[in-house]
Amino acid sequence: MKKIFLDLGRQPITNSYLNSVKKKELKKEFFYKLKVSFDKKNNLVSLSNFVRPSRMFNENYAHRASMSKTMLNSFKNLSSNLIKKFKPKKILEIGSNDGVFIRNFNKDKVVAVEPCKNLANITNKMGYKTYPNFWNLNLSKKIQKKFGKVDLIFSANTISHIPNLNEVFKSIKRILKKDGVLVFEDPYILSVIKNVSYDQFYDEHAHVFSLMAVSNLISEFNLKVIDLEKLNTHGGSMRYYISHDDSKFKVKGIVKKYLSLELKYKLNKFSTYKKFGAEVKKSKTQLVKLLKKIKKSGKKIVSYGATYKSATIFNYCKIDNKLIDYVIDTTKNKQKKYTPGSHLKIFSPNKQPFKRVDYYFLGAWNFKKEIFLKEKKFISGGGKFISHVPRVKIFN
Ligand code: JHZ
Repeated sequence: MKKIFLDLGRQPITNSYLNSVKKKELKKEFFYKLKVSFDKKNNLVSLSNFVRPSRMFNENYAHRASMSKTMLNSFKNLSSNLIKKFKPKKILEIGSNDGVFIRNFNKDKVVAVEPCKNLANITNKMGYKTYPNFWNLNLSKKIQKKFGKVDLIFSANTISHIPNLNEVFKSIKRILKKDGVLVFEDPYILSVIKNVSYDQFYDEHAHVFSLMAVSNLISEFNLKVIDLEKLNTHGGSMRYYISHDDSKFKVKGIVKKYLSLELKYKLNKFSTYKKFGAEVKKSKTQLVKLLKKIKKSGKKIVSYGATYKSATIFNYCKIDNKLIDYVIDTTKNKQKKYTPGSHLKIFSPNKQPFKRVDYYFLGAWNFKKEIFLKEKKFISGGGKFISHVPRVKIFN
């Protein structure tokens, strides 16, 4: 049974950047109630109510995974490792975004699935066969008929976005060769808890996984976790390597190690999540207090990165242009628009209204390293950063 441990209030669709803040447009804005729950049956953390996927993943999808050097490098390294390790002849990617992963493979070896048509167009134009559809059993049958079974299935930040996980794993089970491997990565619940990064909960993140939850879900389909990699990307993710129960692969020691760690942190207990819920409330109070204090002294605060994550923060903490002046983002199709719900204007970093900014709020805190390298001049000029992760703090 699902039990709610966190109420993040009324939230907009994170991808719905507004063209204007005219009354007519604001009237059309869609909101839903964001609550997060824990299911004792399989230890899975999910949203209590899922938003209809077509509301979020459509031809207006804004996020481009290639916008960050960190992700470009991460997927480049991963691709060469996967080629060395598994020598895959046929590769399927579920949720290929703008091709940040598949660009590292030969075009004739890859088939991709991407429901956002604007993104599927990009990779189809690059020469990678991309189905502009949601991953489900019917699509997997269609692909299997045309391409046969595959050696490697890859998926980054996508499986956690799909409400019906049984259908996901059932269709993966069918299309994966006997000694094939599914490699997928998504934000890791233990990192979310440790960092109080409650902004990992938003419409698209239908679930945030633990290893326990993944193991429970896949065991129904005679699949097993054979290896893991803990990643720093996206503020703490886990990469799962999964095969058929009867594959040639042995389960690596790290799997047992993480299962014990998760038990140590009591990820199988509702009380753990309830405690986290209380930490989130504290984080909200501290952040609002800090922003108010800084604004009162007449300083300028700009948010760095119009992230989907920051939609949760701004709407939960009721942050508007009285507390944050505007947002900057390098993604062209976010610029000149307004953030969902909070209605902050988004500018290109090179075309900002202010010549001098005092504080950057790290909306893209997960790219802190990359941003700090880029912003050496801002830092040496006395500029400071604010982040709520791992605790509300000013730093440089
Ligand atoms: P970033 C999206 O979430 C949505 P978001 C999705 N649901 C998901 O799971 C994750 O991605 C993976 C900008 N930026 O990646 C680029 C700069 O402006 O944290 C991006 O718009 N300057 C699929 O949106 C944003 O920040 C920079 O120097 O929370 C980062 O968004 C850098 C490094 C980034 O994901």
